Amino acid sequence: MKRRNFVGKVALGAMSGIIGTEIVFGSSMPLEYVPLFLQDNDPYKMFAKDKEMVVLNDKPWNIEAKAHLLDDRITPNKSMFIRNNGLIPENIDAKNWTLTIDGESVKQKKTYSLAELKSKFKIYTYQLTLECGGNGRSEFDPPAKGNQWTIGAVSCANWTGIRVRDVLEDVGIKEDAVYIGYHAQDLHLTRDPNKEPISRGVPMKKALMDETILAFQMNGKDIPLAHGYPLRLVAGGWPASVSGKWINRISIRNKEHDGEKMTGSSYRVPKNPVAPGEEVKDSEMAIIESMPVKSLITYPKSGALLQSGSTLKIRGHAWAGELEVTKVMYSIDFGATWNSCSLEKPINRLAWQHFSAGIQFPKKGYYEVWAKAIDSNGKAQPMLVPGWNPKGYLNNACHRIAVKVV
Ligand SMILES: Nc1nc2c(c(=O)[nH]1)N[C@H]1C(S)=C(S)[C@@H](COP(=O)(O)O)O[C@H]1N2
Ligand SMILES: [Mo]
Repeated sequence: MKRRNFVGKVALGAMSGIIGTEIVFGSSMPLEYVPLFLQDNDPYKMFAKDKEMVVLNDKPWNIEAKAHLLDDRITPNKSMFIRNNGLIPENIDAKNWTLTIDGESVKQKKTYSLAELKSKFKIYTYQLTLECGGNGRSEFDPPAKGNQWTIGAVSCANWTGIRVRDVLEDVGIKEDAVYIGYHAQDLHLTRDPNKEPISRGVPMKKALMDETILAFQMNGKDIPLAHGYPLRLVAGGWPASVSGKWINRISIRNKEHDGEKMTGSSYRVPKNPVAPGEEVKDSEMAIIESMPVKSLITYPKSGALLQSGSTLKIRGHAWAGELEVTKVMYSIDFGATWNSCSLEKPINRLAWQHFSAGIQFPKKGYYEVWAKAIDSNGKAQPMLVPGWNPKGYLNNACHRIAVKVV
């Protein structure tokens, strides 16, 4: 059997990374041998996820949280959803990782090493809400193709990195720049190196915002491999698909970026409302930008039992894309009447906000607690599934939990 050469050693490093500890005697392991731990293919072990996370797909890996798993104020790795369009890159070599800035509207193309990026630019930390554009898709009728996310494709972690603006300005932006587009190291499902699984971007205005960063840490540690190690774009408040993982190139474009999943009907919704099931021409669709207002009751878990006469303390988070949430209300009578929750300010722009309330119930029996958030433009979450769209994006219907008073 072939022994490990240099390339083999790199792969060994990647395997250790996934396992989360060194493979002692790994150098004696035959080349192309797959350790049992990885053969198990247990995503909970591989990605260090909570046992209650729900695997929607394994090729590519797509995993979502349940509401009660998102109770932390800052989402830990174990309950952060994973959304991949392709295969997680293997053999990541952070020491030799580079980021190239190019495109029609770059003054002069430039490549930085990861170490250079970390030392040359000022470092910022923000809590940023990342929600998949398809979160809530499972509720649309007629159903939309794609991962059937329920409510768990959202997170708000602490991201540390450098401002995209600082890097682009260091390189030089031409006056005709309108968009940036990212390119990343993940592999297309076909393993065809000429195809990209996804290459999205944002208009310059969003790219140049303070909170749009190139992150190298999540919650104070190296970003977990599945979430974009060693470098990812984080553009909170927009569909999380624009927050490219494993980024190695950013193109400054003189037109709307036309990378994979930017065109056609991807991450687009009809410009005007359509009837459920109606066919919509691509020319009638618009790119999703800021995500709509939404909230999640993260405590208690749906199905809670409450002793009659006691007060139920509920809590959760609310977010509104680029906007702030100004109010969260709850209802225990299927939306007939509403009461205010107490609501905290966001720790920084684009971070989710925490709400809580103490609820008393009039008598024993079955109840549902509904939560509804309202954004700074006065827009509220709909109580039921909002406007149908062909790809099943932007379902921001009110979240609800069941409670029995006994
Ligand atoms: N390179 C790359 N970046 C990517 C993706 C991907 O498949 N490849 N998926 C995008 C999508 S659709 C979402 S919702 C978020 C999910 O981020 P997470 O897996 O860290 O939660 O990553 C985005 N960035
Ligand atoms: Mo997504």
